[in-house]
Amino acid sequence: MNAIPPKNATPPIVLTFAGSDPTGGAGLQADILTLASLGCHPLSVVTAVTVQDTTGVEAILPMEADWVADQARALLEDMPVAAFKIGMIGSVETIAAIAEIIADYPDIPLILDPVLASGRGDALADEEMIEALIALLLPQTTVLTPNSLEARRLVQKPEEEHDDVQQNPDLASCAHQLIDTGCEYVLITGTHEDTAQVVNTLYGSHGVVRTDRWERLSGSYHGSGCTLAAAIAAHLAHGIDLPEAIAGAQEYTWQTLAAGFRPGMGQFIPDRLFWSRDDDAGDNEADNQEKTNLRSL
Ligand code: PXL
Repeated sequence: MNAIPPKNATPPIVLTFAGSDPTGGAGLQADILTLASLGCHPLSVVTAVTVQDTTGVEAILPMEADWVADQARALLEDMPVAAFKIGMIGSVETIAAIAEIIADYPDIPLILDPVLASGRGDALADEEMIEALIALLLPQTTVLTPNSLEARRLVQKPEEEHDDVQQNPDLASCAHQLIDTGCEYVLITGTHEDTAQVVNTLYGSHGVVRTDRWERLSGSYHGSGCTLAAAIAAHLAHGIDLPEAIAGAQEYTWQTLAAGFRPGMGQFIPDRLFWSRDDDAGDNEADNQEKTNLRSL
């Protein structure tokens, strides 16, 4: 007679909606690596397929909205989810489909990374998608994680782009406008700002909740925003309180960047499994020099 195997404790489950990035740097693959590295079980709903390498995105094929909805519904009917994370979505129809699903789970925290462009400037969302994101998903979001460029873009109408007053709205005012759309917290990251350190600020309905400063690393990284948002989802899924989850996720992300590697001819990729590497194994002189350069800034 075959014995039934014991049912081991299930790690916290996080469902991510994201586009596939076959380089393993950003997107769904970044989320899966991050969530697994932080002790969660990732459920991965594909919203789009991309053709890209570490130098840029060549093509995007959005999934049909029904296919995205069907993937998510099947998972949600089978397994208990502790947090949602949303990255690149791919179409207005899919934004609407995801919004409808998420609305059925109001108690599950939602981390929304508003993926508008890749770090290398490839457009990953258009104006209609931004409007749909603001109308349908921001009101259901627990933590929105724009970088400073995305924060400004989200609050700025295209016709205001040439208006001097609106050109460079300060980040606190962007955060307040985003909170007014209905999201609970906004974490604006400062990698693109002209500051010696990278300053990340978490805003809530009463203003600044916490500010964290990080040594600026010199590399250009592919997938740092996805890593941060997935790490926040993982920390919340483990039951960690929100301000501490934000701190822990930033610490983890900084470590992945500091250990980042450059597998091709383009950007560096964060090492989501940095903690598993044997420092002495496989390192060569060039790798060591590259890492020293990154940390020395
Ligand atoms: O880094 C943002 C991002 C998210 N998702 C996918 C991407 C990118 C950037 O290129 O390709 C699929």
